[in-house]
Amino acid sequence: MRRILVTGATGQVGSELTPALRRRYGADHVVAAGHRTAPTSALREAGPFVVLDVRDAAALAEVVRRHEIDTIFHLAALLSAVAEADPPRAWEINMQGLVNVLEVARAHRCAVFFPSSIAAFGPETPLARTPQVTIQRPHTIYGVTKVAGELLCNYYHRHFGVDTRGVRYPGLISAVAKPGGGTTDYAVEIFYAANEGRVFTCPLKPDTALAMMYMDDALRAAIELMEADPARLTDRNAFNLAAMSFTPAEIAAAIKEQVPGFAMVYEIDPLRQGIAEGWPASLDDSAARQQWGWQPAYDLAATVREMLTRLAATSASRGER
Ligand code: AKB
Repeated sequence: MRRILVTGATGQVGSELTPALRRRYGADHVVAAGHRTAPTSALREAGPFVVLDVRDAAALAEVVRRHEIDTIFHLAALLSAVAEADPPRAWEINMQGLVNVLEVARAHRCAVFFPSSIAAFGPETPLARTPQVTIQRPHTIYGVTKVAGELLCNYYHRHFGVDTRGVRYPGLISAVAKPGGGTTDYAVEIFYAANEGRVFTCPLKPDTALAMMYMDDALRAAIELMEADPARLTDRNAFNLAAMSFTPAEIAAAIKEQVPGFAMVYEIDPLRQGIAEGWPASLDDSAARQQWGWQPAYDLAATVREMLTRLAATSASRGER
């Protein structure tokens, strides 16, 4: 990886992956591409930034050509709950965007990182320790785009030799950019409520267990996979990743240990609850461990400590508390 393009750089993963890549490969070597969300000044000023809609194949090709890109981290996508509100738009952004990325990668010999998700599974999948290879019949349009994306990445690898690699991310928990429109996002919003001393209204039932991961692990996974020896990668698109599994009741209890006054009430959102019930509670990530040495570092207790510390520091620096 010498010259990298990050699409969706202003999103939840991109706003932390871009700085991590810049620290590792040099700021000038990592081009951040965002669409509508305004980039933070840190993202815009720390290295090259371009405004790019991944649906625009010509504009994408021009950025890749102009910056001599050899690796694309393709993060631009709509998440599960917002995608469900407008399936044709989700298909256009998630699928046409990926087709455009793969086509430009084919023409310019770029490697591609594509994040799949636990959403690539569905209610017919075994949802405890979900196997690497298993039935994938998602009921959401977001999940459909993730399965199709995995297959398309494999296709471009087999037929055109594009170096595509991907992971199936669990719900991601982070303190920098808030996610938008996901089903697992309650596990991020809960920390903002705890930090601000607000009662948290949880959209999922207390016993809904989902696979989750702290952002630092997610970033390291993306970088380690793209740096891995290709000869050892037999699964490629996409590797199950595991870190922790918890229910709303369990995360609330873990937060309460650090913030004794924290309180949560339940107001079930049928859309999110229905989606969550078809997603894995935990995953078997032995393929990732064996093929490229994957090892998570954060469990629930460590995540709670980090999230509360980082959000408190951000509030303090803004003079909020
Ligand atoms: C979502 O909830 O939509 C995402 C995901 C699990 O892919 N966080």
